[in-house]
Amino acid sequence: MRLKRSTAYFLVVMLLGTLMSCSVQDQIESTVQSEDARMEWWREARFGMFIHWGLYAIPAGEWNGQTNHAEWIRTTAEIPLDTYDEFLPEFNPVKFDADAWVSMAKEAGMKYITITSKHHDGFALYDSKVSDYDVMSTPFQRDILKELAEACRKADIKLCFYHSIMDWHHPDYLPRRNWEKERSAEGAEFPRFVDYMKSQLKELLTEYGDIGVLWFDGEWEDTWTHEDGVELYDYVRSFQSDIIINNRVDKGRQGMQGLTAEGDFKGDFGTPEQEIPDMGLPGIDWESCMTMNDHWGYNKNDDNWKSAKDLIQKLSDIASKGGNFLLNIGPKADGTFPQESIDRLKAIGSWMKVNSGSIYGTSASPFEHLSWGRVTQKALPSGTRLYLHVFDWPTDGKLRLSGIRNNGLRAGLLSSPSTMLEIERDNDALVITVPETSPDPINAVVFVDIEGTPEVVLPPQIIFEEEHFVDEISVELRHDKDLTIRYTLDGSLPTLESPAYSEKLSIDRSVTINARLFENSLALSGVSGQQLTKVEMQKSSSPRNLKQGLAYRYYEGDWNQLPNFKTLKTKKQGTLPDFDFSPRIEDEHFGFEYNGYINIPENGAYRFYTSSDDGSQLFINDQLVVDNDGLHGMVEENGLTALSKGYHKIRVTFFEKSGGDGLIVSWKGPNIPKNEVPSEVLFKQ
Ligand code: H79
Repeated sequence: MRLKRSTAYFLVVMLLGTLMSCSVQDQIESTVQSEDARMEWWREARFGMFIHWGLYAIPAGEWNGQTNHAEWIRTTAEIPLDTYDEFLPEFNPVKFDADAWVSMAKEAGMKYITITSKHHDGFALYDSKVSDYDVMSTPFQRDILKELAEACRKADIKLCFYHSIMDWHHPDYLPRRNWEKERSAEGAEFPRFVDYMKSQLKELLTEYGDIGVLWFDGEWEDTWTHEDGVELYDYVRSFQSDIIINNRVDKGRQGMQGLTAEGDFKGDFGTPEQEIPDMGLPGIDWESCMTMNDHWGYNKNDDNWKSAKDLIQKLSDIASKGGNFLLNIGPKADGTFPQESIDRLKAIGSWMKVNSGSIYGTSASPFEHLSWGRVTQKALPSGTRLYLHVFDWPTDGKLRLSGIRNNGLRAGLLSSPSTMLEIERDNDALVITVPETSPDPINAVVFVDIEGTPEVVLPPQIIFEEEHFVDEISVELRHDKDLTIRYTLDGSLPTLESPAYSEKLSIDRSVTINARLFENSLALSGVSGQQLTKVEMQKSSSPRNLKQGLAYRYYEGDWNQLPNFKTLKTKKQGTLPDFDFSPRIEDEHFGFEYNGYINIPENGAYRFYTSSDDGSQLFINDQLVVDNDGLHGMVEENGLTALSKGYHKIRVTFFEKSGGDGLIVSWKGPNIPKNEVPSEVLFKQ
């Protein structure tokens, strides 16, 4: 058949179009597929060991009588490079035994080890041909990472490297710390440092077998750019195509919450540090890294150890939100783990022996806040297995899984899986009859197999401004389904007899609100609850002769927390419009105290915030409202107080040790969205 030219042309265009759109679609799909394939072992693993080890293990956190240092010691104690380098001839961890370390991780149920190939101090734990600042320049002269790689391979543990971009040793790294006055930056060229770092990474990626993850850090300095991040990501991937790379390679990380910002940023997973997100994050891979005490590197004086119970519950909490847990060890200078860490690893290991099925390969909970613990889930050939991590064992022998519509097929305890537990339905809930006492008071896991995938009806949202209020508060109960919400105000379980919600509630006394969804005569959801507390208001005062501004006093000293300024000599004083520290004389090692009155526009509960680097406190009428003391980067804390309209005394204290600095004082109140306290409401006598 002869086609008309125009028809033939049309068909060719159509065909091409179809082919092209197929191939783009295919490409997207195959990228997603290959990403999924690459992430598979990591998502299955859920639990890994972080190891922070280097020269800093020798001072073990102590310098000139100060005991709060660790892997940051060179900077926090401001140790000159020559002095720090004197640790090199002292580094001789003769008790280091790679097999022992790996087997402790494995026995604890960990599937991977992420160790510092190089931390911020620049020291390499392996034999680097491109640097003398490595383990071969110490008396130990053994390639620690080679030995670990071999031990990991034998034990089927994935080896991963933490590699700091920030480097306080390499002459070409910029910027210098601002206290390093005698270390000139003349002639330093950052691109040469990047080449050096790449040479080190090439060694790590070609001589140590398959590496699971490259975990970058120290990317926040201004010298590191998004373009550098993209290039480094691709560079690493060019040696090992399946390697996983964290989001700190690029500039997209948001604070210590660690998740990647919107935008075109590189990084295969988010890195919350020392924290766990409030909720699961569907579709996002993340790993919370955390210390067992308060330091990453070994600190001999730090005895603020988290309990084994806390760590086990954190592991469940993280898994229930779809994340991984990277739990840190800071080995000692002799090459052994601190005994406290060993004890905790053992406790976690005994729990994992019974319960690891509730962690490995599971995905996030379909439920929100459950009063008794957490849930993880795993697909079965037909249906789903829910793992109920019970932190608080029911006293009446009935474990309620609320708001689930699926039928329960069978239930049991992971500690005795052959004994079946009875499942009944009560309205919205599957009720499992459990033994009187918990088989594991820390965290006993009950499994429940259900038909299909979980269909969960979440309880209504309770929406309000502040859980503390002065006169009265308006509360909204919300749900996206067209169902009846019933509520109680006395803390009891809402039933069919409870009032149905129709419009905003006006509450004028302390109450506990419980809310639940109903369809006709059946409860469909679990219960959401909220306490609302009526608070006493502080009376205002009537100071005379007020003028705009705050009185300030300036002090100098080297502190790790706020000193008692009353006992110190004032170096300078005067009036400022607001909380400003520009009148300082020195750039670091100083403190400020601000005194005055704040004019409160109307009766109500007010929340105050200080964001500061380093510590600060805020007092209203001489009562501490915000405690943000201590040595830290820009960190925000807040506190609440109820104030009557009029003038109230305000006092803010602030100190800066070294490095970055900043102080922002904000508030939020009735009809005032959160913002910086404006100078118009600040007065002095
Ligand atoms: O490797 C660990 C930390 O050393 C590193 N990330 C984890 C995994 C890290 N680098 N920077 N930070 C964490 C945040 C910065 C904290 C600081 Fe400080 C506050 C630096 C100076 C003040 C903490 C407290 C470190 C020294 C004192």
